[in-house]
Amino acid sequence: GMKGAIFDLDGVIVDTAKYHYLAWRSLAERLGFEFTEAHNERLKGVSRVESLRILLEVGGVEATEEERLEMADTKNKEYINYISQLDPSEILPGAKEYLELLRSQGVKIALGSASKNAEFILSRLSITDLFDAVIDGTKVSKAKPDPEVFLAASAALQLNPLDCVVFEDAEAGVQAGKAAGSKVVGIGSPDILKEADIVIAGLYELLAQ
Ligand code: G16
Ligand code: MG
Repeated sequence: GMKGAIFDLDGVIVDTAKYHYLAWRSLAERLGFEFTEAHNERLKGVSRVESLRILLEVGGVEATEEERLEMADTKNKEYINYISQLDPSEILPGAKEYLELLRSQGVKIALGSASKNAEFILSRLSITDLFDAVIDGTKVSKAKPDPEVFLAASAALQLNPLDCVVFEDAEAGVQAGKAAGSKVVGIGSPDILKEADIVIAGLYELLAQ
């Protein structure tokens, strides 16, 4: 059975993708090109520096390392402005209830996110206390689909990854969970999350009726 549950943040617990999009779009605007929601799909689950690389590729913009650092920093400041307004009403349907259900069953819970803002987001949502461990972009260096984040999360729970279930909305995240050796519940479309063991529309589907 499942001894540990490891949750991705953006797209699983909260829809922060829309705020990432607004901040990336204003950077693209300043650089003089359009960055669409379809382009934004490519940034889901991807680290900040890799997101910037993709965005500059979309716009055909060349930038020095120094310019890139400045762009990523400006984007992050705008993103933080948005997420400073987050409140518990933005937790995705069923997410908090499902975490509480797992806790009541003695399942250990970790966060496994690429975001460097994860701790801040959890605190804005008032759900920090529901996690036994938080592994995020400040603690790992290899981006999904590398399994590092999920291996570190199961280690932090003192569990074998084979006894953990990963909950992920991004293709690279599903691949990372499988590479760690865990079972993976995909959240989203079965057409995109082909490698997941099962795919659901949201955590609300896992609540007892
Ligand atoms: C999230 C988002 C990505 C974002 C990444 C890094 O990942 O899905 O779009 O680029 O975090 O975020 P930050 O700029 O806050 O460090 P996840 O792993 O929670 O889905
Ligand atoms: Mg995600």
